[in-house]
Amino acid sequence: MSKGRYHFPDNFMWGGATAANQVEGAWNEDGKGMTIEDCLPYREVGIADFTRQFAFSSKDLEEALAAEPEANYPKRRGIDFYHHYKEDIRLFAEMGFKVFRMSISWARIFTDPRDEKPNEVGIAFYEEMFKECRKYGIEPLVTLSHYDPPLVLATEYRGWYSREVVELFMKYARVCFERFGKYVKFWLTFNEVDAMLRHPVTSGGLIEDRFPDVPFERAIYQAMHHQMIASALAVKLGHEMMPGAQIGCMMTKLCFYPYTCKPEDNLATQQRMRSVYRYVDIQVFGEYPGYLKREIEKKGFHIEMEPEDGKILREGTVDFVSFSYYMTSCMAASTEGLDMAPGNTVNGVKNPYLTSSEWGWQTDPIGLRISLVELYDRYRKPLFIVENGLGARDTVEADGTIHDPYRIEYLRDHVNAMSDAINEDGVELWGYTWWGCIDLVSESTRQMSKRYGFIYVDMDDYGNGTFERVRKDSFYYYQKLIAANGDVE
Ligand code: BGP
Repeated sequence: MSKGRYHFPDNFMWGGATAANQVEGAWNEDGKGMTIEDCLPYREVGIADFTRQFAFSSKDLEEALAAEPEANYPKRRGIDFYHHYKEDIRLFAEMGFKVFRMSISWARIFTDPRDEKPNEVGIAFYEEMFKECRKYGIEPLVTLSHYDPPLVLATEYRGWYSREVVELFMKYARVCFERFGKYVKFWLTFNEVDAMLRHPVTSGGLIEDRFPDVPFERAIYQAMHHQMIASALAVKLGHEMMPGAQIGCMMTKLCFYPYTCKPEDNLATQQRMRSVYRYVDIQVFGEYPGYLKREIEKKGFHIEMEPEDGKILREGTVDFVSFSYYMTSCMAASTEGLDMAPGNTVNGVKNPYLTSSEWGWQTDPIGLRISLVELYDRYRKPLFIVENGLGARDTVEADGTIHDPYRIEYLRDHVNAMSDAINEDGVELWGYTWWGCIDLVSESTRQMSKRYGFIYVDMDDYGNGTFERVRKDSFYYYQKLIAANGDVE
């Protein structure tokens, strides 16, 4: 391929993404309250064992609360970004980042979400971080809630199942807009908003054994409704408080292909894809789609709604659609006898035309182009890829260098697909933030050894290491790519 093949708009936002609970550490410092993520212990689990990875009971909670300080709860230490953020942002600036996606920890802003006054030390931390970004001309892109419910929501309420949580969240959102609005123009409400249906504890603070009186699935739909209301209210409030702010939604962009051309497999795929879109449809169009209402009705569930909810949803539609994209897999009407592939918290039928990462996620850059077109055609809203990347095991050579051609190849191929979607298919894409631009604790496995970063962090799965940061080969490649606005081989 010749030079000049890749074209991106002049103001295209290149950067990287992290989340507070996966990087910050300092779990009990400076008035930070405890969160659900602080209570997830390290466990050796199989690559596709989602049930076990996300299983969490009141007993697990008791154990976490009684744990010795040296017990292995990886989210508690993260990569100690809390104390290294200046160094890390300097490295992002060195790569040429235009944007840095991060999340705010609710429990750092309110030690207890029921407190009347916010924690000023927590606020100061984020203020300093935003100033640091601005110093280098980096635009912060902020997620209000990235899998990090304050623990109190699970223990004193029943997570997002309880309507009162909406009000608590709005108090938190208001403080964020008030105090950070001068530094932050781009906001996201909930990370992978569809995820509560797959892992209700980390997304919504719902611990299953605390629902003896409600079918758990119904509780999840109810909790989803409350997040929809909170998201819409936050969009409206954000627009009122910060004129010019761009507030988006964030979805897991799963992509399934029919395993064969059998109509039954096509139908199964279409049905599956609807479940990918159902909640983003609400955030973009401002109402429940008919098929979601029917899905809930068919299960015999009733969702409690307040009379004003319809209006709230209509008034709080998003400005842009952001998403994570890692992989694709296949759907078949019957999966009997077919090989299954694990993925981003969902399994699918294995695609014989694709290769997989060590964790079984099937790499598919063309699937990214397909996803961009699908999303743009469906929503007609600007798009933002806020997560994409390759989790891999890296080797530190004797001389301290780290060669990661696999990551560079993954990046190159996905950037190529983005360029095609923009130039060939007319998609409006605002930017791209590589997931885990610096190594961080993996969400689904809680491993450090599943690394995404352009920057290596010296820390292993068991908490041993110096936290030293080292530039990988991909660091220099991304630096070159950004400098050329995507136009490099
Ligand atoms: C997304 C989450 C991220 C991140 C990523 C990679 O679903 O939004 O928080 O972790 O997946 O997943 P993992 O860390 O499990 O490899």
